[in-house]
Amino acid sequence: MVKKVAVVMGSDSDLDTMRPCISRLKAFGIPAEVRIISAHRTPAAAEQLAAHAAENGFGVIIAAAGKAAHLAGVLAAYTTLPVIGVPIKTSMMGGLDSLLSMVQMPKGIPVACVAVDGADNAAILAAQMLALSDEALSAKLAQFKADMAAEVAKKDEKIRM
Ligand code: RP5
Repeated sequence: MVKKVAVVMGSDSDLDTMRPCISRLKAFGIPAEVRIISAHRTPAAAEQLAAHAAENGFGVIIAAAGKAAHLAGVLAAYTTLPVIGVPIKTSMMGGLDSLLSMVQMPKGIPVACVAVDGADNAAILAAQMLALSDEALSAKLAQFKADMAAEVAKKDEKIRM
């Protein structure tokens, strides 16, 4: 049985950006629990989720946040599970603020950070982590890559002169 992924976001305003992550996990057959938890507004809930994530059947945590995006780092502080950060695009700095807040973690507490608004890649990376101990999921990922390559080859064939 494949482990669950927690998809945590700092605000409901992040939800539309994170929809591709949720649907990609679903497409791979990975059970996901989606939560709105803020490192600043609901820090106790962040601690509660991360500290008990492993015993509650989660294998990976995906954390999306914008601006002073401390959510991924705070969750990583309370768990030994891998945490994947999704920096959310912002109106002020285009998401560079979120990216640096997430990626510049101090030594000892890593966060695996994808691109700004990289929700889909966060799901694929989570699937790759879970696939290390799940052969069926590993086969699904291989098929996903083969399909993607075939799609590109088809476009190449069409445009080639
Ligand atoms: C962050 O601040 C959230 O993750 C969101 O990206 C951003 C704005 O949040 P709201 O003010 O829309 O709730 O904490």
